[in-house]
Amino acid sequence: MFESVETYAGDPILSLNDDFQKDPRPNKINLSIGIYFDDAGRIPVLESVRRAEHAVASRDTPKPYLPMEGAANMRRAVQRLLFGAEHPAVTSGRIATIQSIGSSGGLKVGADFIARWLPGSAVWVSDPTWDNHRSMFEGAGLNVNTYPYYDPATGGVRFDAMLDTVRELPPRSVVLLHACCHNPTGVDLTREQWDRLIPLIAERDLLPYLDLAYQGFGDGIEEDAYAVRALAGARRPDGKPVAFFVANSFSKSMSLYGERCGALSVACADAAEADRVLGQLKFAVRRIYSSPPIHGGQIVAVILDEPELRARWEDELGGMRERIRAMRQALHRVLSAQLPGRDLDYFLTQRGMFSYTGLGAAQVDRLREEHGLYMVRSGRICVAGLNTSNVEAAANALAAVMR
Ligand code: PLP
Ligand code: TYF
Repeated sequence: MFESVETYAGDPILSLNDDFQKDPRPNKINLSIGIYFDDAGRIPVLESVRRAEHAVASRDTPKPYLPMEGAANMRRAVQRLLFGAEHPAVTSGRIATIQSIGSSGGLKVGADFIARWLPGSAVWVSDPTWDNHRSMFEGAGLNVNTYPYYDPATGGVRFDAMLDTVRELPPRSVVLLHACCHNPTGVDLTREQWDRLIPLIAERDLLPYLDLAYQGFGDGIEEDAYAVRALAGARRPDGKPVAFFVANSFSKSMSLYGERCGALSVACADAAEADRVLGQLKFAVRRIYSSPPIHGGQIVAVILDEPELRARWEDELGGMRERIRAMRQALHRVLSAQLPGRDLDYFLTQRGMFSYTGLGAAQVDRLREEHGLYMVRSGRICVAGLNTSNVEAAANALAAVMR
């Protein structure tokens, strides 16, 4: 029956993480997978999450199927988090939001929706992007192309080239954009750049698809929602609101990876359109997994809705953000001392969990083999894998192959 089934090569990042686990060397360092580790090298359980879980468990309620779109309180809380509680886009009812199985689930439901309702549209992703973007959209039957993004020469964005490409896209093309903390490069658009890109998107009748997987890891919860808010305020030449997608994740921001908490929101022209879009998102969900699980969504809803837990969460997220920043500075300090004259400021200016080191695959292999330092072969490191006990060793190892 299955003679012709081919071997799965595995996901490069997940396989690397597995290899790390198997490595017997005591001083190994894992900068491969995009997970936030605390200073003790553990995945934290946030106090806000612990308390929300107790609150949810003590409800002692039955566990019916959720509706296809997920729990109403979670969906409402997500809209307020992303757009702002009083945003007219929210209060007017023109946002369709579903609770999803991680933001990956949201990305996939959105991809299926696009394949069904905008069948001629191709998807444009940044060069480079998170590998799974291409897989997910191609898996939904869509064509995936790239727009210029990262500039290895400057460590910044090739913004003019990006705009030139975007300007030439056929109407209704889907433009996938990292709302903050770009994976894998850590290089984000500035507010000024968003403010130049968005009018072009509106004018060219393009469909932006925001991926917001790291809200709060850049500058803050509100600050990192800048692109969402700017798009929600944008208007097309005919005066209608710009339509867009945003898939958001709580995996990192609440350290809830395996609970698979996320959402997909679609900003529509008006409430009637949002109703129809929500209906079709529900149909897409029905055909894949029917309805999402209860538990994680309720943790999220309780944290976002309960002021004391909300404040605690914001504090804890701020702590994660600051710790990453401190590790960036420590890494930069040691590397600068070891490699005088080298411009290493990109470690400080890149934001979020990742940095693009500019290292090639051969250097990455040497780091793993000779120093027990694991990172993705593209040269991406997860800065959140650094801590006060390993940062010096990691910096020394990096310097050894960068010389
Ligand atoms: N998008 C980006 C850019 C990511 O880096 C990730 C996870 O690493 C995801 C989406 C998916 O996250 P999740 O499905 O856990 O919400
Ligand atoms: O490190 C990264 O970029 C991600 C991490 O279900 C990840 O690939 C791992 C598992 C998963 C989603 C994202």
